[in-house]
Amino acid sequence: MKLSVKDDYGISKSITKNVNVKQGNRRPVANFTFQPSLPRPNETIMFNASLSYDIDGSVVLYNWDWDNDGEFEIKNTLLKTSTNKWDREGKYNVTLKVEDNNGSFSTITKQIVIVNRPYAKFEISGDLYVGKDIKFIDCSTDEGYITNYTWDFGDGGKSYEINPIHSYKEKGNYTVVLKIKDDDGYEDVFSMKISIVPPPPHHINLFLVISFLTLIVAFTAAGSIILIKRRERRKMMEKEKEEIIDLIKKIIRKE
Ligand SMILES: [Ca+2]
Ligand SMILES: [Ca+2]
Ligand SMILES: [Ca+2]
Repeated sequence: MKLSVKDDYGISKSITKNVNVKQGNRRPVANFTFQPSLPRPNETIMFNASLSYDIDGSVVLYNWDWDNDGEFEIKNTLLKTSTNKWDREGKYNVTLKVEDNNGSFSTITKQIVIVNRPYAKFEISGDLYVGKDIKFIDCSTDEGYITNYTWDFGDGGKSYEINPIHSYKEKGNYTVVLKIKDDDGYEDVFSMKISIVPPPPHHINLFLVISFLTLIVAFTAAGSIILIKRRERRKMMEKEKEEIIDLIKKIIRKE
C-alpha cells in the first residue's frame, strides 16, 4: 500500500508499506442432479453432487439426508455420487450438505417426485430385410394401463397401433422409438437401433429341384421304354412279314 502527501508548498512525501489483508473463507456452493428425473417406486435413483463447487478452495465432503429430517443418512463421504430409492409414490425432500477444505459448509434441498410411470418396451419379429414386413410387438408395462402408443420407425413412418407392422423401402440404420402414455398421463419412451439390409438372393428350393429332376428322369425313362417297345414291335412285324413271305415261297415251291 502506498500513501502520498503534499503540503501547501508543494513538497510531497510518500511511504509504502506491505499490508496483509486477511480474507475470510468463502463457503462452498451445494448443488446436485438426479436421474431419472421422474423415478418410479423402487427405481434406483442416481444422485450426483458434482455441480457443487468452492470458489476459494475445494469441496471435500458430501452428506445426504434422504428424508430432510436433519439426520444425514450418508455422512462425510468423499464420493460425489450416491444412490437411493423409495418404494412408494410421493414427494420426498432430499438435502445435500457439502463441506469445503476449510470446514465451511452449505446445503441445498430438492424435491424428488416418485410416480407410477409406465415402462415402454418392444420386441421385433421378422427378418430385417428391405421390403419385408416387420412385426413390432409391444411389451410395455404399467401398474394401471397404457392409453396411447406412438411409434416412429425412423424412416418417416409412424403408427398409433399397439403392435404395428412396418416395412422399409431402403437399406440403412434406423432408430425405432415407442412413446407410451398411461392412464395417469405419465409417459415413457423406449428406442431401438435396427439395421435393414437387402434381402439375400432367392433361396433355391432343393425339394422342388429334386422333384423336377426326378420328373425329367421319369419322363426320359418312360420315353426310352416306349422307343424300345416300338423298336421291338417293328422287329417282330418285320420277322412276321419275313416268315409269311417264307411260307408263301414254300407253298409256291411245293405246287
Ligand atoms: Ca471455501
Ligand atoms: Ca434423514
Ligand atoms: Ca401408471
